[in-house]
Amino acid sequence: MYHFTMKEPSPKFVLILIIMLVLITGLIGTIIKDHYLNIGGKAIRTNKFLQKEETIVKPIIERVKNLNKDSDNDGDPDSTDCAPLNPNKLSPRDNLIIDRNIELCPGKYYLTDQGMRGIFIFDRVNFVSLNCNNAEIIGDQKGIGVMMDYTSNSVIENCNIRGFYRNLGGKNSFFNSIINNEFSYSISDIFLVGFSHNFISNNKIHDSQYHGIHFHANTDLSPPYNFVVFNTITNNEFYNIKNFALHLNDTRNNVISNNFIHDNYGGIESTASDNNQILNNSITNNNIGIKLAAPNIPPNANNEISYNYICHNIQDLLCVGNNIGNHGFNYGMEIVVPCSDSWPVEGNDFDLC
Ligand SMILES: [Ca+2]
Ligand SMILES: [Ca+2]
Repeated sequence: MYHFTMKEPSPKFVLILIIMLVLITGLIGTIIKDHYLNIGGKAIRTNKFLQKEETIVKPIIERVKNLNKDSDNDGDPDSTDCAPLNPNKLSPRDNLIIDRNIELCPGKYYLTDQGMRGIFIFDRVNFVSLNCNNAEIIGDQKGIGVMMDYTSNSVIENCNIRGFYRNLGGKNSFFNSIINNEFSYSISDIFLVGFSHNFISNNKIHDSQYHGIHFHANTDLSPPYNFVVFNTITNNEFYNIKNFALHLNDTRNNVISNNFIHDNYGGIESTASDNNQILNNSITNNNIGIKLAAPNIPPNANNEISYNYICHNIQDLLCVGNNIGNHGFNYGMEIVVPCSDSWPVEGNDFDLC
C-alpha cells in the first residue's frame, strides 16, 4: 500500500527561499523609493527601469514646455516661428506693429482684425518696411488689413491681402512705396486720405465691392496733411471692381500711368481734381472708361489725359458738370460725352478704336 508522507524541507532549500525573499523585497523597495523621490524631483536613479523614464518621459515634458518658448522674443513662439532666432522675421498676427523692417513667414493665415485698427499697423514711423514674402493674409470682411497713419519713407511689399473691409487704409502719409502686392475681395479696397508723394506700383487690385483705390484730401486738417499731391500710380492691374477702379477726389499733380484697368464697373473717376496726368493707361471692357465728374466747386481742371488706350467700354469717356481745361490726345474712344468746354473732339483729341 502506497503511503504518502510529507518530507521535512532540506536546510539548503530553506536558505535559498529566504535569500530570494530578501532580494525580491529589496527590489520592490527600491522601485517604490525611487518613484516616490522622483515625484519630489530629487532622485538619483540607478534603476534601469527608471533610467528609461529619464530618456523618454523627460524630453516629452521639455518639448511641451518649449511650445510656448519664444527664443527671439518677437511675440511668435518657436513652435510657429519660421525664423526662431531672427526677431525681424515672424508669423503674422493681429495688431502687429511695424516699427522696424519686418518680414513674414510664408504661408496662408486667416486673421480677424479685432480692434479694427489693422492686422499690420504703421503708426507715426519712418523708414520701416513690411515684406510679406507673399504670405496670404485672409480676413473676414471686417476691419483693415494694413493701416498706415502719419508714416513716411516706408514700404509695403509682396503682400497678398484679401477679404478685409479695407485691405489697406490710412491717412497723412508721405514718400512711401506700396509695391508688388495683391489686394482683393474687400468691401472697399484701398482708401487713402491726405496721402502725398507715394509710389504705388506693380500691384494687382481686384474683386472689390467698391473702389480699387480711393484718394481723398483730408478736409479736417491743415496743410500738408489735407493734400493729395504728387503720388505716382503706375503699372498696376485693376479688374472685377464693382465701382471705379481708381477714384481721385480733391487731388492734384498726381501721375497715373501704364496701368491695365479692365472689366470693372468703371476705370478712373476724377472729382474736384486738377493738374493730374493720366497717361498710357489701357482702359478696356468697363461700363465707363473715364469719368470726369465735377458736381462740386472746384471743378476738374487742367488735367492731362494722354496716350491712353480707351476702348470697348460701354462709355469710353463721360464728362459731367463743369470741367475746365482738361486736355490730351488718346487712342480709341468711340463713345464719348465731351466736357462743357468741348474737349475732346474726335480727330484732334482721340481716334476711334
Ligand atoms: Ca519668435
Ligand atoms: Ca522670429
